[in-house]
Amino acid sequence: MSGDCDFGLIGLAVMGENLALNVESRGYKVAVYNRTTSKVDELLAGRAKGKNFVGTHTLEEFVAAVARPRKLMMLVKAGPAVDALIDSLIPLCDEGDILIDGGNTYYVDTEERTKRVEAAGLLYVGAGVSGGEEGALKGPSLMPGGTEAAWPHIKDMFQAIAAKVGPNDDIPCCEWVGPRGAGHYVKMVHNGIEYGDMQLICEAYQLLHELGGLSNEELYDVFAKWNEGVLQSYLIEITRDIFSAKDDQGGDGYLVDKILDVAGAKGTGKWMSQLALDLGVPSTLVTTAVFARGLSAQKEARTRASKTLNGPSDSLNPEMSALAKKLTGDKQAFIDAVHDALYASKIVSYAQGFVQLQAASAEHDWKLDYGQAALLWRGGCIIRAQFLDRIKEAFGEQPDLENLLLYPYFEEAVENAQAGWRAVVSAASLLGIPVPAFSAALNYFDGYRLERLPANLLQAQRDYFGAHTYQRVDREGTFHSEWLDLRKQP
Ligand code: 2AM
Repeated sequence: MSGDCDFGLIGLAVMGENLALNVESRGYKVAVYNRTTSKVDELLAGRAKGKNFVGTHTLEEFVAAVARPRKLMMLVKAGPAVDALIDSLIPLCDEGDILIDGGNTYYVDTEERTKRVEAAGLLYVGAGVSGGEEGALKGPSLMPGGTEAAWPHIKDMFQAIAAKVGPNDDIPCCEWVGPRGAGHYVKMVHNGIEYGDMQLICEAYQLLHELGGLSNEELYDVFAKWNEGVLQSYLIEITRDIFSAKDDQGGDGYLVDKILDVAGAKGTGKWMSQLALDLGVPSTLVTTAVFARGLSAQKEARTRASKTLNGPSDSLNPEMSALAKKLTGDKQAFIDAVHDALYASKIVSYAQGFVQLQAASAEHDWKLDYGQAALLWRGGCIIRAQFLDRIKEAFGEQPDLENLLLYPYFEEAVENAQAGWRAVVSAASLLGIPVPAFSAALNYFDGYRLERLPANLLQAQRDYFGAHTYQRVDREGTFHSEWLDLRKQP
């Protein structure tokens, strides 16, 4: 039996509820189900009252309420709950029905589930959904992957509910990403890039605050200005606003200054870092950002260490002190240099993210379209930024572009930002302010642009102690040497 609902949604936590309301608002009839069935009733009596919803109390009822081929989306806790639901849904569904997982799922699970669901005669979609609660309601960025035959069935609905960008606000931030776990992988890279962006902004804040002496009011003005230029983005915009928020507990001053400096994390940045290590690609920005959160979480240890470990204040010689002053003394020049450091580092961070996507795409045979991935992140999601138009353009012109740093627009941008970037990293280092992401980005840039790195010595060491062999620059072949025998005699 099948009903007349266009879409079914399981899991009525805030994301699920908002997404269901979004779908209904585009003219679709929506069936909903939740394990704790009282939530169904609450929704139907509350936010969904008078709207085109069908509330159901059992999975049987739920599946029966939706028209075939059924589009059934799960927005439940990632992990075993999704497997359990799939197992329950398969026998209730008919051939050709579509199961969609919109949760924050590890892509390997989606790879496996796609095969399992396809083997049962159904279609499977693992969709990255980004944009938080508000995005889910008003227009998220959607990154669907899985059984490609599902796409024509869900395309109109998915593109209708997605965020829109472009001059006429009509380009949806939703396109088919690729087979199996490709959508969830792209979503994970989005989150990893978000880690990098946030860490970079935090470093800019600390520099401007500690070395530039900027007040929260001044920080607001700086971020407001930055948001009108190349750094324009959702994260710069909300950071600007954060600097103007007063303490909501009745205290004096600004709320941001009252917040404990211990970062939380849900783990997608860690996934991306681990996978970068597995692939052997240097995604140093996300990894640095994950570690920076980890160090922040060691608050008690840092508090103890702060009482005994000294910074450079007493050990700088007069020349170094003078240099540090020169680098930070002119307030506006320093603000501009931090801007440039942030911009150049951000370009490196995205370059790394796309290199990882390329490596993953090759490994899993996903045939990802990188320009399209940039477009999916253009609106609705946390890393949305104007800057992504340029990335879309770059991969549009050169689909096989090896590294964003080599695209003329970014090459020139980094070239122009370079002096400020180096000045900021130098000043921070001289004055003892940690800038792990700014410097990781700069080190990647310097490593990537050098034809010769000291890995010749590393290979020599490996061959010396472990006979791991090496190759030569001047002849073909694989070599091993008896290093002790080759020592120059005194
Ligand atoms: P609940 O309201 O019954 O807890 C986010 O946690 C969403 O996932 C909620 O809608 C929650 O349902 C649902 N959820 C969590 N674990 C689940 C499971 N094992 N089976 C079904 N739904 C689950």
